[in-house]
Parts: sequence; C-alpha cells; structure tokens
Amino acid sequence: MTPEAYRMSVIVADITTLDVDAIVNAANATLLGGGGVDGAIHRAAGPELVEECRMLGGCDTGDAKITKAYRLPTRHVIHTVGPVWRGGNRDEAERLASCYRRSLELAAEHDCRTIAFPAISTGVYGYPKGEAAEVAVRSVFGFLAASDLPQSVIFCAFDEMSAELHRRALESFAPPSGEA
Ligand code: AR6
Repeated sequence: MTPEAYRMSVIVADITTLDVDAIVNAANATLLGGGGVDGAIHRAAGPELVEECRMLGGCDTGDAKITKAYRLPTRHVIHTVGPVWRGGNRDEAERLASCYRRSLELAAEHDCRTIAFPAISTGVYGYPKGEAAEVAVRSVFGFLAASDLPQSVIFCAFDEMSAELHRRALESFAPPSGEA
C-alpha cells in the first residue's frame, strides 16, 4: 500500500458545495458554459466567471485553464475539456488522463493543497463510467507519486454508482486491509 493512494478519496456530493482549494470543471472547448457540472458551476459562481472565461480564448481537449471562483466556496476553478467518447480508439484514454494531469499541474502551480474532480467526460460526452474511473485514478496516482501538491485529491461523484466505480479503481492501488 502506498502513500499516494491515501491522498485520494471518494465522496458523493454536488461539487459546487465543496470548500477545497480548487474544483475542476468538465467544460467544453469554448469555456463559455454548458449543461451538467459546467452549468452548475457557472450558476453557483455567478456571471463574473463567464466574463473571466471569455478572456481565456478557449481550451483544447486534454488541456486545462484556471480562474478565480467568485461566489463558490472554493478558491479556484480549473476548467478542463474531456474527450467525447467515440468508441475508445480515438485516443480517448490518453486525452482523459491528460485532463487530470494538466489540472493537477495547475493546482500545484497555484499552491492548492486540496482539489476535487467530477467524473470528467462521463455525462454528455458519453465516456463509459467504469473505464473513466480507472483512467482517472491511474492518472492522479501517477501525478501524486511525483508531486507533494496537491496533498489531497477528492473524486466527487454525483451518484452512488459513480462513487462505487471510483472506490473499486482506488482499491486496485490500495487494497482494503487483509487483501494487500
Ligand atoms: N457535482 C458533481 N458532479 C456532477 C454535477 C455536480 N453538480 N453535475 C453533474 N455531475 P457532464 P462531460 C456529474 O455532462 O461528460 C457540458 O455541457 C455527472 O453525473 O457535466 O464532461 C459542458 O459544457 C457526470 O458523471 O460533463 C460540455 O459541453 C459528470 O459530472 C459537456 O457537458 C460529467 O458530466 C461536457 O460533458
């Protein structure tokens, strides 16, 4: 069992309620808002967020950009653009892993100790939830092994099924006691 695995946890929550240093937004390439978690974050942050996003000139798939968080309890919003699922042979896994990695790089550069991720690409963008959870946990684990920041990474599931898939993925890195 490794320390990196203990820096990751899973909760079921609305990510807009979390008092962490940064939350990640599953955005689209325009960064100008949309539905799902993106819509919820923009609604809760207030109109200043889209004003700041307008200055950023969009974002490529697999990349991330950081803004202030305005009326949200968190300090920063990190906007990343996940891949649209097209069957699995269009570099979807590498692009999804890149979303997590780039978001964590920005978080570390901005001295974020705690960060929460939604399950990027698993809503409108159609990425199979179990496979996405495995990519997410593997990517975060790899980053944490090489970086002291963020100290703590939360996978913020919106429903219990998604949480369970992340717990299973985490267990492959930190098996429950007795199974290690
Ligand atoms: N807190 C945490 N997770 C949430 C919340 C919330 N408040 N709301 C939804 N989820 P999606 P995508 C979960 O569709 O697939 C937008 O229109 C949800 O259950 O938000 O990356 C953007 O503008 C799902 O598991 O993001 C893009 O156009 C996960 O968040 C597009 O959707 C991601 O679902 C991005 O699609």
